[in-house]
Amino acid sequence: MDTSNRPCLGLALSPELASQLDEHLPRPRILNNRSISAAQEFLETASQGGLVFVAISVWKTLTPDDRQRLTAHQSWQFLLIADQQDSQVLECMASGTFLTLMTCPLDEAKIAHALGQAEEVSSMYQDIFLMAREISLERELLARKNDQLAFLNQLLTKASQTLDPAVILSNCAEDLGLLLDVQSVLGVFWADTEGQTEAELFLPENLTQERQSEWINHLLNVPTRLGKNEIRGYQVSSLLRSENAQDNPPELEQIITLPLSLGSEPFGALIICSHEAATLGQDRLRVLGSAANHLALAMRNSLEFRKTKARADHDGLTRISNRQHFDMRLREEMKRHQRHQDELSLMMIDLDYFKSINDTYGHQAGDMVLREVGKVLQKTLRESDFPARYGGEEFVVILPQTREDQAWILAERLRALIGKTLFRFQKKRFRVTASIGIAGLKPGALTPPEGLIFNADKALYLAKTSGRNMVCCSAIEENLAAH
Ligand code: GH3
Ligand code: MG
Ligand code: MG
Repeated sequence: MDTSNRPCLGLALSPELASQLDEHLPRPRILNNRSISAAQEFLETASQGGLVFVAISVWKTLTPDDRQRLTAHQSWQFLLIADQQDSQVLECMASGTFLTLMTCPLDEAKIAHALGQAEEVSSMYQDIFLMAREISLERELLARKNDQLAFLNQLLTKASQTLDPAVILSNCAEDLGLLLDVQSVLGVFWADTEGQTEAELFLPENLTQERQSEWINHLLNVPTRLGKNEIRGYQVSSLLRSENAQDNPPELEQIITLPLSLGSEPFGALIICSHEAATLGQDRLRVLGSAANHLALAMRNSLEFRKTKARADHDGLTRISNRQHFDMRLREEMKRHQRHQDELSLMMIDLDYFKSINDTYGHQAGDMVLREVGKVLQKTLRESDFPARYGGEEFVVILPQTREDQAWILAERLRALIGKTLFRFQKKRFRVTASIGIAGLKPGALTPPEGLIFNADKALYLAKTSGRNMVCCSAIEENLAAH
């Protein structure tokens, strides 16, 4: 650093000493000799600092307060001139106020030496200042890195605590809030099934109809923009509302699209709605990238888990629930029935003379019939009803909050639908009929699940023995028996 233009101040030096000093000061420096009070004023206003030449004869006349006021300015360096023999010189030098001591008479060499020393010290201070600033920047950076690590850790921990995709996405909206001002996080995930790409869209619940269709359009375009084929079908899932969620719905204008992939192929994307979307720096974008890697793993696990679970719960041939899933669901529904004191009915369907279908048209034709009957059940029943394949050519349906007489009407409809379906297999056409048994539970009934199944089975047996292609109810049967 060039220090040659720093001011040189004389502290009330005698005219003789001042001229001696000025004469030997290397140019462009000139001595600016001032009275004590004028010097004090100058020190206060000139913040860039400089050199102050002080004679011992003057210094010893100053009060400790004056001395302290003068030397309070850190950017100024004080040099002592021993213009008289005085024991206080040593004392002054020991106090650490002065950078160096110059003896009289002053000459060029002494002055040059003192200036050199001053320059060295000031450049040393400059270095220390720069180093300190660097250290404090490093510390700030480390603190920020620490925050980022804590954020990623929290995100990963929470994401691995659940296997429900909607919960992962809702938690992630909360955790991303630590990094940026997040309004909400939406998601789109896609997978290929039977050669077609199907998507699942995660949307908040608080959208108007119009907004929802805007978002659906937007989300369906995301896979295409990421190089995927057109989406053929999609389903919408609702995101859970987190406690500190903002009420205003997300806006399409300010979003960050974060693709999620394991390997090179993206399988989904998070859409982060944030007012800061356009102003994110490299630093936060990098952290978002790491977050995406963590979330990709958690989301993929949860989507795979759901798929595996669905496979385990469903029958491979008809794609409706299997016996195991039915058993579990029946227990749940019966508990709910007892808690809410409502009605519940069970329907048992058995195809008539099915063995002869296999014998006449082949096993594959039989399989096709079972698949079609499964579809008829799915199409005809309400969302709350639960159809399952009980085994072989037998199906069951749990009908919550349904009286036996209501179940009978539904069963008649199903029987008629199955009976009028024309099955086609390898140019052959045929029809199949079904027999149905129904059993119901009245509010407060304490029948166990096995009892309900037994009753439905009994009603089914009655339908079979009474000529097939008919519906029988266990309660009606009981009434008949009582008369
Ligand atoms: P019923 O009217 O008394 O019910 O006569 P049914 O022939 O339907 O009854 P049965 O119990 O004698 O025969 C059931 C047949 O269902 C026997 C079996 O080969 C056939 N079956 C069971 N599971 C499957 C399957 O997964 N695929 C095919 N194609 N047939 C099946
Ligand atoms: Mg059978
Ligand atoms: Mg049968």
